[in-house]
Amino acid sequence: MLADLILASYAPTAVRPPAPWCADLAAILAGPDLHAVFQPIVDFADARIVGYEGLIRGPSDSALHSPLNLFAAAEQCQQLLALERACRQVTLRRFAELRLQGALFLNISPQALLDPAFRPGETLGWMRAAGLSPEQVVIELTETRPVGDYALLREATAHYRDMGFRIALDDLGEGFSNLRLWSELRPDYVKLDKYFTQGIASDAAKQQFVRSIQAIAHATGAQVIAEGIETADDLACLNGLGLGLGQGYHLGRPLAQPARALDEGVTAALAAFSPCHAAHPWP
Ligand SMILES: [Ca+2]
Ligand SMILES: [Ca+2]
Repeated sequence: MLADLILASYAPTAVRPPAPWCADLAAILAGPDLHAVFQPIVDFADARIVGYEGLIRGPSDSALHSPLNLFAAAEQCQQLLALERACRQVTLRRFAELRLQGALFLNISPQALLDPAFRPGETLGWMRAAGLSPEQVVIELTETRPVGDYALLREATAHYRDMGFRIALDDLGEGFSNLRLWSELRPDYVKLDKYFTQGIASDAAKQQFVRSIQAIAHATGAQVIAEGIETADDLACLNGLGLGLGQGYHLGRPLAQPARALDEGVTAALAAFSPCHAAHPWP
């Protein structure tokens, strides 16, 4: 029911959420109740964790624990940029405290990046205080709304790259126009939406999409990260198709204290390098 309410709140006719949500959100933004969790990103070739996506959770006793609710409330209470800012701060600090290996994949919306109030110096200051350098951070551009000004976004991402950050395009295949964003921004990574990875082991059409996306990635110098890998069969198939990187419950869950190495079973399966099962033909 709650999920229905949240989805309805995104409709153009949505009414404002109940006032307590805005009051709860304001309290969360003012206090220490946001928590970062980290999900491993794995290199298939050597079964190694090469980084972690930072994700956020609200207070555990609150309806705003789930990020879906939290961001829906922020959108409706017009606090989206304030919430993103708080998440960024918490995630950077916690990543440094945990001394996790590899890169931090940090979610930032194009709207936040282009907002006049967004101060890159502030983020860099938090990073410096935590002992992190831009080379350790991959900015995951997460489209929740259509991007208005591509030229401006291209300029902004170029600016961040000059500072040493890398850029990832999040949720490829799910957003508004992210093929164009891929072409315009030439990200270092594209994160393939879970729609294309889940069930791929028995789906010839999804396998063909992945081959084609791999070919574009190869031509544009990007690395593909398959998201949402939840089964051994899908992992084996993606590995067999030559994908290099992946993320998902089968490889590691998002946790406050995430795994620092892969399960032995997963490591052995990656080394076995089996091809996709015979798939149903593309109708
Ligand atoms: Ca993301
Ligand atoms: Ca994603």
